[in-house]
Amino acid sequence: MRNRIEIPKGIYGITGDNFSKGRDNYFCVEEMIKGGIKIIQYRAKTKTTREKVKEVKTIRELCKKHGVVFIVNDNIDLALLVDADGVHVGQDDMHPDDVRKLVGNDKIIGLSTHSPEQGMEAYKNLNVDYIGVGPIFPTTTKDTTPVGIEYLEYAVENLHLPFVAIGGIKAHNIDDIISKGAQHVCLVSEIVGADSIVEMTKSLQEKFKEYKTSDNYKL
Ligand code: 3NM
Repeated sequence: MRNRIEIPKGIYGITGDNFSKGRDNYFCVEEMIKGGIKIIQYRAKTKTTREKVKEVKTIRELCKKHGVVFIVNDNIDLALLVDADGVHVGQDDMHPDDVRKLVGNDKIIGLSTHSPEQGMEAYKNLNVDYIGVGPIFPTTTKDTTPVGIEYLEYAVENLHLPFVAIGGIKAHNIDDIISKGAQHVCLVSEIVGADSIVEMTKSLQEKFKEYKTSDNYKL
């Protein structure tokens, strides 16, 4: 089995222009980077491929310039086109084994998981670098039933691979997530919808300093 590629700890940023008060994805990513984010996923569910290609090229360059890890959601072709650092897929997308065949061993693959069974399958049998664990809380950003904090607790205890806690996480409840041992946390609407994306990102990143994180996974 190949060694997993590590992803930066702290806040994991995702684009979400439905929630960004009219500000475009490039601007939002720029602000997140100013706020100290080290990993960005490009996710655009309502754009045409042509629009996505245009946007992804500019955001890829921006991330490269700042040494920020760049992941593309779903579109493996787009990820390859711009030589992204990785790709993120869901349970109904192309199987991670097939994605690996396309992208090779040097790229990060992330997989969304929504249950202990899916998480354990990824940990034991799949050649992925990290998983998403969620949605922890109810969210309007994605149409998936919340799994609750119980799956997060299960992941901390049992899944010894990097996982990103996601779904309904806000400034007011992120302490519940980090204090349980999550080392990677994603907030979409809370960040891109903030009046100041820079200040929101900075203050969320600071939260990780308040807790002693357990090194619960081995790469
Ligand atoms: N994936 P917000 S939940 C994009 O559980 C996404 O896999 C999820 O948005 C998963 O921070 C989610 O606005 C939406 O709730 C997260």
